[in-house]
Amino acid sequence: MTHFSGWSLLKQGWNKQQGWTRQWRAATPRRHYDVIIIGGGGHGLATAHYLARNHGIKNVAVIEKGWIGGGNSGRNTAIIRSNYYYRPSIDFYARSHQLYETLSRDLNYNIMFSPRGLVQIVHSRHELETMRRWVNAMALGGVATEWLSVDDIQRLVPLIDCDPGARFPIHGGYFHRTGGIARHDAVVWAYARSASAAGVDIIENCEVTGIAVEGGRATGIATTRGPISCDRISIAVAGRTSELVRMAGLELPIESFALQAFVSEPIKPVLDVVAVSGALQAYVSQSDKGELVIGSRMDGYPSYAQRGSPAVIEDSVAALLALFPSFSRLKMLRQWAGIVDVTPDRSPIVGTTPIDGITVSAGWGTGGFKAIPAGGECMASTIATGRAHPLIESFAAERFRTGALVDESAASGVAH
Ligand code: FAD
Ligand code: PYC
Repeated sequence: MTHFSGWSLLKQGWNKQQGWTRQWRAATPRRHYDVIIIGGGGHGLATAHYLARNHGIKNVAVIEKGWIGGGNSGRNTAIIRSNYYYRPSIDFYARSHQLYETLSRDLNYNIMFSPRGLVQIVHSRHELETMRRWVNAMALGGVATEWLSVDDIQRLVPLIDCDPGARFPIHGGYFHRTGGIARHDAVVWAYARSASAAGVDIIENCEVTGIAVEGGRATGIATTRGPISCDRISIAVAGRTSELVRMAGLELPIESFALQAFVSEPIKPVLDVVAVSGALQAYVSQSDKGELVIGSRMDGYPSYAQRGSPAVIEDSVAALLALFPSFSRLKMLRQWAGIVDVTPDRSPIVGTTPIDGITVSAGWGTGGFKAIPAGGECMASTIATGRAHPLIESFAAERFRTGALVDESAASGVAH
């Protein structure tokens, strides 16, 4: 694996960029693996990386039906934050946030992590009261946040309309100073490169069509490139979770929805924080290329149609323009959607299943990009030890039977 450094850049520049090697091997499926991970998104690849690095388990394949990062991990708006309400979520997302801080160095790959700060905007006195409880819960969990007056918001986000006569007047908010963004593709590629270098086979263009279970134990998978046997299977397929777990005879309380985002033409720097309005269900940040990256709420009905409904974009644009009237002169460049996997309490389902040897990493819904490092780390530990990692114990599917929900619907960005 090429070590990236100033020196390697200089050397390749001198050699007219002809000496770079492939970032990961194009592997062909073997007949048997110790562990098969279904889904080449951030979660599947991070799991493979930590299996190899932390547990020495390297006879591993990541099976991806398309190209790695072609799912939600390459379609998200890349927000990283740990401003959740309940302690299990705070602890889990804080760990993920911590791993993001050093990920570029750990993986020797620039993921362009930019903790520029996240401004959460509030539009009513009632919302302010709820927000106060949220901020207090975070303070108890050790997540630093600062209250913002309307003047503070105007100072942090100069283009936002803070006029008290605005259609949706701003009442204040809070600042999650360590929140930010990263380059989503780079996160996928960095984990893939590291896992592949450790010996993991990354098999693209290979769809899983069946899961074999014998005597209550996972024994292998059927794929469009033939059957492969294995000792353990980990499923990390986001919006396709219901389909995949059904192949093993399991049911999970997950619904799939389209979630949309869009970007403007690139402009000079105008916004150096992530601005989020939960009430208006819109958020925006500015990418390093200069595009405004704008996101919406989920579509209102479950669907596998990966385009999203125009009504949602219309609402989001209207909300965005109410907040930033000067953006009305911008052209939008492109729009896309991803199919997200949503649980009733908007927290993930991650851990073991009733079938011996099958684990699942799902239900990340609209917020699993920020969870990739800790999700991979905890899932690798769960696969290696056969026991749920302490940070994910509260996220077992069992909670929907016992009633011990972790209801994060109010803290899951704007998207729910
Ligand atoms: P994915 O990246 O979707 O990977 C799953 C993979 O499984 C896919 O590549 C798919 O092709 C593959 N697969 C499916 N079926 C099969 C099969 N049968 N055989 C083989 N492979 C299969 N999260 C945040 O934290 N911050 C955000 O700002 C944010 N914004 C978002 C904006 C949008 C528009 C969307 C759609 C999502 C957003 N998210 C955000 C959510 C985040 O992107 C996801 O939760 C996360 O990427 C899920 O990662 P994953 O690895 O589980 O799934
Ligand atoms: O989880 O922060 C998030 C998020 C914002 C938009 C979509 N997801």
